[in-house]
Amino acid sequence: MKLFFAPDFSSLADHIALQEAGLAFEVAEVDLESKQLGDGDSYLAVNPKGLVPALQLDDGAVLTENVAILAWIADRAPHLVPPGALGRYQLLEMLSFIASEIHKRFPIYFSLPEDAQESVGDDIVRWFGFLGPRLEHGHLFGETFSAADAYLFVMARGALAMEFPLGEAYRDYVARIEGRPAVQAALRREQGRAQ
Ligand SMILES: N[C@@H](CCC(=O)N[C@@H](CS)C(=O)NCC(=O)O)C(=O)O
Repeated sequence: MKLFFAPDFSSLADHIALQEAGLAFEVAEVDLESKQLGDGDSYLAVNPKGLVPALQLDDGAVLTENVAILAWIADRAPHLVPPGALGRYQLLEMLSFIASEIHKRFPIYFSLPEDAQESVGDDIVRWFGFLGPRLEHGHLFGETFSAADAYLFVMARGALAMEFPLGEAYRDYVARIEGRPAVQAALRREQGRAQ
């Protein structure tokens, strides 16, 4: 299978989840400006939405949307699903929340003139804050890393780099998740420093 990504964008969450799952995969970098792949082909032929991520499966089928791709990966790696009878649905609940209440607000925030960004920025910080107490035991679902942590990590890492005031608990969370070997492997591979 092949993950279509752009370095440090939300596709990093799927990249991390694939590494954590121990699945074999290739990566293909997308130039988000031109929508071209490294070999000159158009990415729009893979994903007509022109957005990353996309995951092309071995039979050629293509999955898009972080929620769907992360859930697909977690279905193949049960250790990435929160424990319990409702674990799979709690994972979907969390992925949907991150996608709609946090992730989606970033492009809206950056599409606005600076003097109109404040209320969207406040909402971003508020929803990160809503999840903050859950990180007390290290991860969104307690002591074990789940596919939702891959997504929240990428969102929080980006928000901190943009100087959103997420607070100490998020700085610790991002540093802790960034230290995971699978995360380091994904970051190196996105920078072209490993295969
Ligand atoms: N709903 C989509 C959103 C994906 C998305 O916004 N991707 C951004 C990078 S984080 C992108 O490809 N932006 C390029 C563009 O807007 O042209 C998902 O969750 O997969």
